[in-house]
Amino acid sequence: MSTLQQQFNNDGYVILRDFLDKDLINSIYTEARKIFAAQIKRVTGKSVDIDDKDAFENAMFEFFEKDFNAFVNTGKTVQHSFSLHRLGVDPQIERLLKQVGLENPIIGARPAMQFNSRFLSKDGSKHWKLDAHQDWRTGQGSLDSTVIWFPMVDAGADIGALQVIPGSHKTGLKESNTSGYQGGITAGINDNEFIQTEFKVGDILVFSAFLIHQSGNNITNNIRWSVQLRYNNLEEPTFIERGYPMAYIYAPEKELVTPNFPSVEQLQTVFS
Ligand SMILES: O=C(O)CCC(=O)C(=O)O
Repeated sequence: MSTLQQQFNNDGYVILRDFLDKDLINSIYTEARKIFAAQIKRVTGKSVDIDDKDAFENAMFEFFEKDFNAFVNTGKTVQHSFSLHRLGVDPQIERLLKQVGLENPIIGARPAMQFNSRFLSKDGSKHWKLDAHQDWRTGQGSLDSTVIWFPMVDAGADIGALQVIPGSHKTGLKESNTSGYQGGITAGINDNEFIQTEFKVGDILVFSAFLIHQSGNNITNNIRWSVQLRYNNLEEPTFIERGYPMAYIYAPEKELVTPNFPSVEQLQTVFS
């Protein structure tokens, strides 16, 4: 067994320094900001320079305040970008998953991106950050289900990089509530057990879906942009036995999102 896999099995995670090409990360980050910029223009009337970090992120906050629904949908749209999906199936990622023990990896859920900032929360709610949780509860895939997490900006404690409890992946699936996106573990957790991780752009965290982790506290005025990639192992016996369960439900809206749209004229214009 490789040292990497030993460390992964033992701690439930590994951090690989300088693993991803910075240009590749930047292409994902740039595509995401361009998508947001288009809606920022529509909602606030401002053309923002995506490379002027503070101005751009202030415009993100204004967009969030002015049209929450569009902000949420734009947040989902960036998760559908070509650059992000290309990375999710990159041979470098596939090799890495095999190295930590997934003989035959398959995507567990579509790639996700998070924009963590207290200025992107409603009514002072804490939903901009995730409480202690295990991703397996929402994915319910193979027992060796694995997550890759990385920030697209340098991320230490101040900007709230992830906090993990080493070895917690072997302590079982914890009771949890359904608050927020991933829920929160309700059984007593000792806060002192969390380790604060730190990253430069290019570093990645690979962790077992059973590892207990939580968002750090972003006390800066900037957004902590990060990506999460989730995988299962098609060869894991209990995953096969349980009929390849798929707990992520993608369902279409039942009603038209934009009532009485489109008109015949609009369609004729598109196809003229
Ligand atoms: O990026 C974060 O703050 C939380 C991400 C996370 O815990 C997850 O996606 O499971």
